[in-house]
Amino acid sequence: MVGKLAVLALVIMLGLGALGVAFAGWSQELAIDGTATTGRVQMEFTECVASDNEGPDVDFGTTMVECLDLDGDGVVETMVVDIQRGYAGYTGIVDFSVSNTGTVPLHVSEIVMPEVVDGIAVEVSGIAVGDQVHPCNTLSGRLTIDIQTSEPGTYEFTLRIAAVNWNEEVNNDE
Ligand SMILES: [Ca+2]
Ligand SMILES: [Ca+2]
Repeated sequence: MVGKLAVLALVIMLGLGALGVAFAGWSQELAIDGTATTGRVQMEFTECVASDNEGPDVDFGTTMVECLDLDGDGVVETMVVDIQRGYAGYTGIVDFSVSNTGTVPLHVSEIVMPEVVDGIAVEVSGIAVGDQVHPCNTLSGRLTIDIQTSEPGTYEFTLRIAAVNWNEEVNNDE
């Protein structure tokens, strides 16, 4: 028995050091099948706002975010976060909202954190497994990407948030 899942993906692209990380090619890398809208189990991103920890007089690193409907089904299931010119001490921040745009109550069943390299800390706060969201309601979360490494490089991570309808178990039994 497979539960009806709605899955959101947060794709984090991270460019460290002075590398010019281009947008070119990123859309080919997003191999994500992020939706399962059987019935009206449906969840999507409704707000994504990027910022960082630089003060008013410093603007070296940049964090950008886009929320996308990659598969064209009308449900915005993918967040792409692109950090450029990151450096040790830089923190990219994305405040986002997740809305239940279906017709049944959902709860968050899984938050799959990415495998990240040493020196990079990715966290989600504000949303936790077990959180419930009714139709037309919204959860607010914050994604932080804290860079402690000064190793130049380009990295990509994918984080997933899954929700199931109210009556499903929060495990993966089949
Ligand atoms: Ca900045
Ligand atoms: Ca979609």
